[in-house]
Amino acid sequence: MPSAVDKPATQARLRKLAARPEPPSSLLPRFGLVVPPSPYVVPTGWEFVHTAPFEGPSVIAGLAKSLGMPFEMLDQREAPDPSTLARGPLSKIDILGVATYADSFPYQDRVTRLAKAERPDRPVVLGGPLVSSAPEVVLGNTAADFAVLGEGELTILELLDHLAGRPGALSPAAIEGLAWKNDEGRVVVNARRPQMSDLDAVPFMDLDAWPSVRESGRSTEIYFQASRGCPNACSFCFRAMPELTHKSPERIRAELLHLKRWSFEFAWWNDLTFVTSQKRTHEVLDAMEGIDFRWSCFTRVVGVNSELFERMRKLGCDIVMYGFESITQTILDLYGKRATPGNILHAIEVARQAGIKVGGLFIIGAPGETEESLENLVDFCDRFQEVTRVKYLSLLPGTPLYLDAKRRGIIADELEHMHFMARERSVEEDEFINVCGLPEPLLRRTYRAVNHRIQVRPYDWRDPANRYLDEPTAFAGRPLSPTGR
Ligand code: B12
Ligand code: SF4
Repeated sequence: MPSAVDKPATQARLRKLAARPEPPSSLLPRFGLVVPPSPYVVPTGWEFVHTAPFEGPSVIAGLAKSLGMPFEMLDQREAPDPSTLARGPLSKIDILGVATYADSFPYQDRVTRLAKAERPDRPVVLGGPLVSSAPEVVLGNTAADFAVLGEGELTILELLDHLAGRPGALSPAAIEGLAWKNDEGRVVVNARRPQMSDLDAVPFMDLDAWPSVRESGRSTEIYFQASRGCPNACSFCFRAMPELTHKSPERIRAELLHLKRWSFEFAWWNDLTFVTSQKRTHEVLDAMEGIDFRWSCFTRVVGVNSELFERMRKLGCDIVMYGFESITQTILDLYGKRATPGNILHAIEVARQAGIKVGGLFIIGAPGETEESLENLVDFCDRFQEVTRVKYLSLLPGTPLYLDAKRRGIIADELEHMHFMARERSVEEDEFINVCGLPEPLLRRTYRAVNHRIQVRPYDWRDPANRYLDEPTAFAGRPLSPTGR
């Protein structure tokens, strides 16, 4: 079918909407976006990650509002039971969006069924990383009608045109990056949409869309991104947006200044890897000059240096999160990390010298893990104490390790695996899929030993001294979704 609106035209329109939004119109359908709860347990001091405005939904809110659409964020992150929505808040919504994350499939299933039972003709649209990683399983096993895959802006814009009956709108079959159900209820996955070349066209996040922010007028912590994608391709990692694309420094600065209207004090940089080239990273730092806030970021251990880190520290960087994963070369190779234990030690040194805290992230239970590699890990943590998070290996859909587990029959039922992931909370007691074959008690013992280093050194960004806190505390638990099985 010929396209009534070509892709560059959609991107140009997005850019125009960001610069000059349409006036609000009560004649347009009301768009509601559900953000589901998560059982993910976070280290002490990091509790804000469950309450700060998520970036993806904030951008979708900005986009819907720029179209003039009435918008409502249905923030359910502290409300595990979806039936509370069906008794009121959903009734005003004409188009329902549901953000999908790896640990909330049972909730997504329940909420879409409730929404459809209440109003069968109301379109329900999924988006976000989980459905992007497994569209057939997720869309096919919920009551939703559509799924926006990968980067959301252009696809949802074209879909909202279709749902709002805009003249010249594309039909679902012609929208790239969309999965949809045909008349027989079968899931059709259209061709993937290439990532946008122009990230400056993305609307600013609308933090007022979040009821908690609207009420208080503030958002002390924010999530924020200057780039999308990562040039690496590790075997356990899912990248919904694989290509590395960048916002311009001018755009980054304008957006940070815009976000200051909510008086943020701490930014969690969402880039998959903050340090890419030295030149680019310095440009991002230039964009932050004179804007007062503290921040954390993720980065690869490769390519870091003292000059850069000293500047990062001066500009408010308190802690850098490195994806160490393991301290044993064979395991790093198996993951495709393209890094060495030497790179890890160097990266720690660079951060320490600059006065930046190191948040090391580790995975236990890689295929190929040995007693020795686990001992190495515990020794390393004893020596360096630089560790923020440890997890059992999680098999995320869309990753090489997931595909391998499917091939080997370790994951026999993909739908059951969706429910399993909703029980992974990143705690020692988690169930896990043992792909390395080592005795389970050994893996749990290692987890406990590593986790102990974190619990005795809690870190809270709000302490201006940027130091570990004195009081060890157990992490606060979070409930599993009552719909989990
Ligand atoms: C910040 C972050 C967190 C934060 C905030 C999470 C959040 N939901 O925003 C915290 C610490 C809470 C977190 C926790 C977890 N995370 Co996390 N996290 C990230 C990170 C680094 C950034 C997310 C982000 O804001 N990106 C920027 C925005 C703009 O992108 P986005 O959210 O994808 O949104 C875009 C599209 O997806 C789409 N979209 C999003 N929502 C919707 C909704 C609708 C209706 C539509 C139409 C479109 C749409 O449009 C947006 C604009 O293009 C990503 C990696 C990455 N860079 O994306 C991992 C990532 C999302 N996390 C991941 C995982 C696995 C987890 C955990 C399960 C923990 C764990 N065991 O590792 C939990 C799950 C908790 C949860 N409910 O999210 C995986 C997801 C894998 C998967 N297949 O789902 C990722 C991709 C990391 C990875 N490579 O492994 N995470
Ligand atoms: S784990 Fe880190 S380095 Fe590897 S692909 Fe994912 S984001 Fe990139």
